[in-house]
Amino acid sequence: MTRIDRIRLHRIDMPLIRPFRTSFGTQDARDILLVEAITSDGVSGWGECVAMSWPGYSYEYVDGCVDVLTEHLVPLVLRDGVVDPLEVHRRLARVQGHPMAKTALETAILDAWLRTRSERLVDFLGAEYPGQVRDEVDCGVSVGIPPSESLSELLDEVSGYVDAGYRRIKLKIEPGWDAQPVRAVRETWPEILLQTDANQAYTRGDAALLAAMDRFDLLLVEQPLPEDDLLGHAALAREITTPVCLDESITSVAVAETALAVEATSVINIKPGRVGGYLTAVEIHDLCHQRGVVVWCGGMLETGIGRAANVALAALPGFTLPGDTSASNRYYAVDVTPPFVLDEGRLAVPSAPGIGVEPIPEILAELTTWSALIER
Ligand code: NPQ
Ligand code: MG
Repeated sequence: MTRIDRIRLHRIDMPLIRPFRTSFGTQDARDILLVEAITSDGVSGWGECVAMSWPGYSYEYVDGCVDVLTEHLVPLVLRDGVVDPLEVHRRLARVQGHPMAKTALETAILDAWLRTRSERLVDFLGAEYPGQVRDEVDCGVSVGIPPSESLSELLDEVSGYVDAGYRRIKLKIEPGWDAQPVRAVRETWPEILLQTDANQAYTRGDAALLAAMDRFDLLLVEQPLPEDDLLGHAALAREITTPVCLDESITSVAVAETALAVEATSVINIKPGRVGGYLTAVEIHDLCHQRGVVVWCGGMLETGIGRAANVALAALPGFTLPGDTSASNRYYAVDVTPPFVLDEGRLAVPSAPGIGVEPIPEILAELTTWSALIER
């Protein structure tokens, strides 16, 4: 019987091709933890931890993930080398919180298990939807606040993405950088699918400011208010015509159900790292799909490892809006896997078993700043 014998943590430093500014800060590089699960047959599976270096998007951060993985999560699985995905999921649930760390480990083991069975992640995730899983997904792109706060720089950047074929543009907004840039982009491209993301930067008193953007025909506004304020989002949703979409708030199936019940959200951004893994991501997808609620796949500036798994998830039938599943070259000059390249605004779901890609050893070695081996 196949078991997991060893887990290796790889910390890599990926320079971004341009700084990425959001309402919570500016990133120049991505500090990423990759988890490699190695089986008794010598098969490696891979998972990506989407936490940032500091707790700006959520409370998780890379040093904290290294600690909870090393001291708590990895020992739970190495005890007997458990490889069955549902059992791994139940085991990890004994630790409270830490969804990004759990996702990385669960995905690495799932990838290893699928590879030993020669089964693709997309077929595993989409097992309930035979014949309805796509082989390519529509891609959007998230556009940061230009560090210069210059409208012409914003329009230049968006122009590049429109020319590259992206099927939806998402503008990061915050108080002071909202209606004006949104209007400029809408006036330049009257037909494009356009949405905004505030990453919690507004308050309950800002309804009028947000309502001022209703006339720009936006698909949705993402996470305008703090993540714990479901009732504030419900009140705001009654004040504006643009649909409210929650990201940071949706941390579990139960919260997703509550947010829908109180009408705090009418569209959901699903990010596996935020909800504790691909199995939970599929559960939220299923809940929404049954209720006719649209979902789309978020992004966390993943390398090819996380991107591959996200593209597989986004192939499920309920993902009907383009995701933040951008091409490798949106963020990185060199990806750690063979690059994901946009084709008519879409990315292909990998055809190989598991997540379908793996790091290129020489590139991984070059990018690695730290690694550790944890054995049974
Ligand atoms: C979001 N992602 O939807 C996030 C936020 C985000 C693609 O907009 C480093 C690591 C920087 C993760 C900046 C996109 C990040 C990050 C923003 C995630 O809210
Ligand atoms: Mg977001």
